[in-house]
Amino acid sequence: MTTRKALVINGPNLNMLGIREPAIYGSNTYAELVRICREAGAAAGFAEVEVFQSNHEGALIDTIQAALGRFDGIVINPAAYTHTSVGILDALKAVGLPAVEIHISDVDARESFRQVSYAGMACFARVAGEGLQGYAHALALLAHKLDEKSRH
Ligand code: CA2
Repeated sequence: MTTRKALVINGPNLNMLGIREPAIYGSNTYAELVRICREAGAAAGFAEVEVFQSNHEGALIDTIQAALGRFDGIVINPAAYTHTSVGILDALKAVGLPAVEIHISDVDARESFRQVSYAGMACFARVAGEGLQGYAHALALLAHKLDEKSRH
């Protein structure tokens, strides 16, 4: 019986999913994203998956810090802060939890400014361009990493 807990963190504007820009981000809503994370997390063996969203960099950093000792790993879509925030990178490094970077769109095929990722420098894997199902993939990668860690 697993007691593993995963924290999924989403950055600015992701609460607008399904409301605008369906050509890039699809037509599913943020509530659907939360449902996918809960279901995929349970399927990957997590006892609990908490899903958090904020439009504020400091709130994202506070949430990463508060994960230490409460969660076994993090799946993070820092959204626009991916490309700007050394603060989020530093917070991920500070807690040292295994983390997966996730993007709904294929950031590498978009504007050049989206091809820099600070947060990604503290993540062991990246999922991009798989739509909302990418969150399921990211949670499976995190579970696999935690399995590996528990074997060593
Ligand atoms: O592809 C991703 O997941 C991104 O992290 C999404 C960010 C963007 O800044 C990154 O470069 C790539 C933007 C999230 C905005 O989400 C919206 C959703 C619906 C309507 C408008 C924005």
